[in-house]
This record gives sequence, structure tokens and C-alpha cells, in this order.
Amino acid sequence: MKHYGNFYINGEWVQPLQARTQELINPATEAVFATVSLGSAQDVDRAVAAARKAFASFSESSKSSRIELLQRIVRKLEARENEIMEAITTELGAPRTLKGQTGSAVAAFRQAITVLGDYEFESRLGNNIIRREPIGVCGLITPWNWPLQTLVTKLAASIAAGCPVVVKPSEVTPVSAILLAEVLHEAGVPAGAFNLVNGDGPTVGAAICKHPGIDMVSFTGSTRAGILVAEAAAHTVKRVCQELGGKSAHIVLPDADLAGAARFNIVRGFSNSAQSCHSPSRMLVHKDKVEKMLELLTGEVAKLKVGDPQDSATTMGPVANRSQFEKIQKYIQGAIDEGARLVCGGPGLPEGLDKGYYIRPTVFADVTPDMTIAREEIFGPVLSVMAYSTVDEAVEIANGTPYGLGGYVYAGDLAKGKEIGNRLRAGRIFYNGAPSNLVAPMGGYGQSGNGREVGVYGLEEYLEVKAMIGFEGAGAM
Ligand code: TXE
Repeated sequence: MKHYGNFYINGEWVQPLQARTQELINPATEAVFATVSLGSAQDVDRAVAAARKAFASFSESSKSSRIELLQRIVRKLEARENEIMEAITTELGAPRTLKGQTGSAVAAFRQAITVLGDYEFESRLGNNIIRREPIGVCGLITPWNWPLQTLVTKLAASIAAGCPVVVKPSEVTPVSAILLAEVLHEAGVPAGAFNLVNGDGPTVGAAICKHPGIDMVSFTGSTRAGILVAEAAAHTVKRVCQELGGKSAHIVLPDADLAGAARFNIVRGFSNSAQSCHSPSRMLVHKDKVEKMLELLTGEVAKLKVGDPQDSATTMGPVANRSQFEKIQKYIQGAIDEGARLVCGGPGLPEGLDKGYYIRPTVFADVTPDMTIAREEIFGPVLSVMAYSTVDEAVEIANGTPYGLGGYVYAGDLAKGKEIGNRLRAGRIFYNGAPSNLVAPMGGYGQSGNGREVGVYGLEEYLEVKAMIGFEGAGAM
């Protein structure tokens, strides 16, 4: 059995200074498929020292050299894309047909090339020069649900900015990150500019957050862990950029294409077993359209093929691990106990499956805002349909959780939809099932996080702003 024992530090694979071994479990079979070393605070120290050493030259490297590096990475990544997708299918259970798991990472590097090419690091403001400089060494802590994409979103921006990084991927899905480190090595990333230390959150994650040699932490994960990240980072006053949980509402207006809205909410919302922070997990439907919508949703759920992620006909694989499986089962049973109406799906394994962390795609109706499934992030294929009478009520329900990551509006009249979107307290509003893109900034209001990722906004998270005052020209004081 394969053991992923080494960390990538200062341009080479090194043995951990202090590590324990963890088994990696394939969620489709519940079988152990490999083991990985989980490191320590000492390993983080070593990675930070390498990154600090690299900072002087990497932060001063030319824009064109960083663009060339990103271009080499794209070529090497594309050459190994299938292999990495296979790793994600094994470690996470994502269907092998869910090519967005790796395609989005390639696209993120490409987008970073464009953004960097256009970006002016110096500009004039009155008699000042405003200069943007790399913030320093960055700690990147990432989750398991989109293991490559979440990491690359951060990494592409940090390379574009000229910031060396210390990366800690999720201990649930470390293999794709290890393969990415190999890709970066092949692409000739400068020694120390990229360092990978595997480990768990409380040990390696916390060591990164606390480290005085790290200037910024970019974190994606649960709000629970995000609070611990911010607390640990506070003592060194480092910048913390966080992309946390969500409970996104999908408001369907009475004049909308109901069939399109249903298809979107199931096909896209349940993609990746709904383990996506923006997943539309609450569907708000006008009370006169609810029964029609439930019929449409049931029809869409029936089209899903839940099963072996290796099978190319599968549209929904298992969820990532046993604890997620058990947590989702509790939410499903809890909703029944609290009086929600089960429309399809329900507790237990899908028919015909006797092992693996598979969830029955589930739709609940008559969900009210006070129910647990309407308030908490489930991170599984469980949709709450909630009825509203007026648009004001729909907006109030949509804004009625501590989260504010995504919002969705399905509308016949887009001008009306825009007015509703203006009132939603969330970082990204999608209209009529529009796909995500890498130009629109991504981030949350409220307990969904702070800071923005992707595109030019994402790049600027990795930059400090310096004002140089007293240059002649316009705007004398
Ligand atoms: O996430 P954790 P878990 C949500 C989702 C899911 C729930 C639990 O609701 O059901 O979180 O998942 C690292 N200091 N999301 O428990 O623990 C950890 O090692 C520093 C939403 O698996 O948040 C991993 O690398 N780091 C989310 C990362 O945090 C710490 C994606 C995520 O794990 C840490 C994932 C600590 N003290 C889960 N504790 C999204 N926004 O998409 C943990 N980590």
C-alpha cells in the first residue's frame, strides 16, 4: 500500500521531523487505500524558514517571470490532469466525470496569468504613488470538498503576487495536493516558494496560523475552524482571508421557468454530493407554485444516478467520509422529527448499495425558518423547500441565517431579480442558473467569511498597499 510520507520543503521532498501516520479511506468502498504522514509544528517551522528565505527573490521577481512560471504550471498540470482526477475520485469519491474538480484548477491558473498580465502594481493618486507589494509568506489551509480547486485558487493568486507559501491541505484528501507539488516541481517553481506540510488542523493548521514568520493566512473550511484560525492568527496580527460555510437561498419568482429552476437546483446543487460551499440548499418558492415545484424536483432527483464514482454513468458519488455521512443522516432524521415533509430520499443508504458513504438525494417540503435543516450547513444532497407569500418575506427568509456566501434568483423578469439580488446579504448572486466564473469575486458576508478570492480581488488579498507621498504632478496638497 502506498505511503505518502514526505513533505515538499525548499524545493525537495523531505522526511517529516516528527510525524504520525494516518490511513486514507476511499469513501466509495470504505477501504483503506493509502497512508499519509501528518506532521508537526517543527515541520511548519522548517517550511516557514524556507519560504522566508525565498521571499527576498520571489517578491522581487519580474511579472514576466511569474507569468512564465504560471504558464509552465498550466502545461504540466494539463499533462497530469487525468491522474489527479483519479486521485480525487479515490480520496473524495467525486465521480470521475466531474472534470470541473481539475478543470477549475487549470482555469484558475490561466485566469491568474491574465490578471497578472493586466495588473499595474503602481498607480498615481494625487501627488502620491500607490504601490502594491507582496504581503509576505502566506499560509494556505484548504478543505477536502474541492481539494485541488480550493488550493489552486489561493496558490495562483499568491504566485501572481510574488508570495511564497506554506500549504496544508485537508488531512482527508492530501493526495491531490501531493501530486500538485510534483507538478510545481516539474514546472520549476523556485525553491522555497511552495512548501507542503501535511497534517491535521489542530497541529499543523494551528501552527501555521500562529506562526510569526507567516504574514497572511488564507483559509477555506468550516465556520467552526475559521473562528479558531482567526483566534490563533490574532496574536501576530496577520491578515486572515476566510471562505467559510454557507446556507445559500435560491429564490424562485412566480414568473420564472420552474422546470429550469428545478433542474438547476438538483443538477448543480447536488453536484459533488452538494459538498460545495455555494450549494443552493434552501429553495424559496411562492406558495402557489410549491406543489408543482415538488413534482419537478422529484422528477430531477429520479434522473440522478447515485453510485460508484469510477462508473462513467454515475452523476453522484458518496460523501467524503464517515463523519460527514453520519452528520447528514442526523440532519435527515432530525428534519423528519421536527415535522418537515419528506418528498423524496430519506435516511439510510440508497437502494442497491450496502457500503460506501452514499446519501439518498433528499428533498423536504414544509420547511420553516426555525427548523435545524433551514439554519445549518448540511453539506450533503438535502434540499429544503420553503414557501413564501411575498417577495419581502422571501428576502427575509433568505437573509435569516448567520451565513452570506451565495444567493440565487430564478426570475422571468431579470430587472425584478436584480432588485431582489440587491437586497440579499451575500457575496455572489447567480441569476437563472448562470455558471460560476473566475472573473467574479468570491467571498462571504457575515459568518461566511471575509476577504475575496478569484480574479483581481483575489490577487489583492496577497498584496500590501504602500502610499509614497510627495511626488510632483497633479494634486498638490
Ligand atoms: O471541516 P474543517 P470538516 C463545512 C461543512 C462540513 C463541515 C465540517 O459544513 O460539513 O465544515 O467539515 C483545517 N486550525 N465545510 O470538519 O475542520 C482542516 O485540517 C487550522 C465547508 O472536515 O473546517 C482542513 O484542512 N486549520 C467548507 C480545513 O480546516 C484547521 C469546506 C477544513 O476542515 C483547524 C469544508 C484549526 N484549528 C467543510 N481545524 C467550505 N467553505 O467549502 C481544522 N482545520
